[in-house]
Amino acid sequence: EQLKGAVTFEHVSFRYPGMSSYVLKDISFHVRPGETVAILGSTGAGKSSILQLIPRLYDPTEGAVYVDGMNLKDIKMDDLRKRIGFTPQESILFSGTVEENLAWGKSDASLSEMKAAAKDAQIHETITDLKDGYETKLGQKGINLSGGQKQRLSVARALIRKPNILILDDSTSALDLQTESKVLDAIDEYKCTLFIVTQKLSTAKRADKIMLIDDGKIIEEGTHDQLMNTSALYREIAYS
Ligand code: TTP
Repeated sequence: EQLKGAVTFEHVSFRYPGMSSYVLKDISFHVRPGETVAILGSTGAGKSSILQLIPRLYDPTEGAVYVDGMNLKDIKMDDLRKRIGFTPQESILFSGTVEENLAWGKSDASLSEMKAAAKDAQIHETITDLKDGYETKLGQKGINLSGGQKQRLSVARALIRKPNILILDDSTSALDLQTESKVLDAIDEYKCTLFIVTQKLSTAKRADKIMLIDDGKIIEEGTHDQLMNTSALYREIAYS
């Protein structure tokens, strides 16, 4: 499947159900299989809203979204879940064991698959240091883990599925530069399309495409080098 990993937005406008104002306004873009897209923009700009439309947490109010070359509406939800790994801004962990948390949504995952994903997400050693390793019970919402540990666990959970498309909505914000870079190096090996919301210049630099979002619109699009040349706004972000 040649378009495996492709994502297209076609004139997408969106307002949350019951709300009168649009949070996304005529968004169009095309991402090729395997590309890394960094999404930047100030708080409330619409970054999460864009990303939530890809796993179909919401449907666009107008326009259409295509994944792997197909209109989302023509993909069965079960099938879509297999194609997309999504880690929301707030990690969703529950009070089961580490293993149960990792396998959530993919109950047939083997321990070795979990370990491989945990290593890639740079969380394996933290897990083996816990009292009962992978069988350690996490407190409610993973209360006994730090923010960055929760994020890495969520990334590991998404990687277990070996998704065509991986969406990290601010899911590496609590990681230091070096750890984040290791995680991203490992993700490169999955050859998946990656959407990553970030504030880190080092992450934006490695992207094939940077999208600068403001007030529900893509206001700039390009590589780091391109935007450094053409966008005063991007330079402002880069130098801040
Ligand atoms: P977001 O899409 O959450 O904007 P963002 O992801 O760029 O912001 P942040 O960096 O802070 O995460 O919000 C865009 C607008 O949509 C904002 O006005 C809030 C609104 N919104 C809702 O009404 N309901 C929702 O569930 C979300 C996520 C956003």
